[in-house]
Amino acid sequence: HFINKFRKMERTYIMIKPDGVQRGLVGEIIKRFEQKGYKLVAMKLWSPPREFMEKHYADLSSKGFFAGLINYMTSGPVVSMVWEGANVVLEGRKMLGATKPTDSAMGTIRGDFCIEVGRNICHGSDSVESANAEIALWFPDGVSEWDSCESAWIYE
Ligand code: RTP
Repeated sequence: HFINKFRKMERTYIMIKPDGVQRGLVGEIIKRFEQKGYKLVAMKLWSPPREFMEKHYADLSSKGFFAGLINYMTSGPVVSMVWEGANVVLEGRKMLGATKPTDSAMGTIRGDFCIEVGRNICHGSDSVESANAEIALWFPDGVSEWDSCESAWIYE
């Protein structure tokens, strides 16, 4: 398809953390990605075991906050999603806002809905490489391939 030929189509792993689910922000976060024009290609709500979450955050295992982070991330169900679109990895991170809510701009998800870094409601892959690894970890059976009728109105 011509859209894929000329645009840098990417996929990113976006996760609504337990506090985002508990606070009823699932619809709000999905709404922002949908309205921006990104395409949802995978989604599930579940409570992964502790070892699974440790694997996801393996890069942070030496940090002092690691145990607290894993406790937080396994305190309730999370919503795991894969979103597709041109430059969605970087743009998705912009939509989430800076990791620390005190640095997150108003208008971003974190800027609008949270206060502390340890309860920052969402996760987004930080590079195409980590997105591919995270998508493979969270959706080992792959994602749904489907044609969105909106593409022709979103891409030139
Ligand atoms: P995320 O993976 O959740 O999107 O966050 P990130 O890349 O923006 O930030 P990263 O440095 O990878 O940290 C991952 C998550 O760990 C928690 N954190 N807590 N207490 C602390 O000082 C602290 N620092 C980081 C946050 O939940 C952060 O999103």
